[in-house]
Amino acid sequence: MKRNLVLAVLVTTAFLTTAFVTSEAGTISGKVAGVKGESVVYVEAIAGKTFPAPAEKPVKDQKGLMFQPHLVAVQQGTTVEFLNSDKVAHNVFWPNVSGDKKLTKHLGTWPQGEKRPFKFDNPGVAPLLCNVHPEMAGYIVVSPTPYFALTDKDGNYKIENIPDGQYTLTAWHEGAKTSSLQVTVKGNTQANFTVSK
Ligand SMILES: [Cu+2]
Repeated sequence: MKRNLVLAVLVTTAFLTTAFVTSEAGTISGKVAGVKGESVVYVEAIAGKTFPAPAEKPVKDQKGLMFQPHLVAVQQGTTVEFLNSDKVAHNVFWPNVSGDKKLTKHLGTWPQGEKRPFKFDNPGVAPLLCNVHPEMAGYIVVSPTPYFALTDKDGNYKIENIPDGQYTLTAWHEGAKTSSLQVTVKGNTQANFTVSK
């Protein structure tokens, strides 16, 4: 009898735990103010958590003598395909990742229609350049977690399917100081930034 009671309690506990975990995923939404145009908002690394690399391979194009899109955000471990759509040869390199010069990479120079992949295993911001056209610039922001979003042009963002918990949330904007804040996510949560150059 006593044993059955213990079993019943264990089964109930397991059921409630499962129900609790599956139902408690929320969103973080808000605005990055103080600057104009797109920013990236992402959740910093979470202690004890790793995430499988996504299978999708976003394309960073070089078209019309520009990196397109100008700003791309990916999860750590993502392979980005660098495409050249122009008639002229382009080059791709970045001198650092978030200032770390050891993470510099020269992908080389290639003609129209070809693409080269690179897997971004380190989180941070890679400022892309082309040594054929010094005016070309683009960015890849590598988020350490799958919880990231590109804002719209007015700075609004939404990160979905994030488990309840406490996180460090960071906003990055080209040419501005990177800004972080602590957020407690419980259901639908608001987090607003004001960044400055
Ligand atoms: Cu170029």
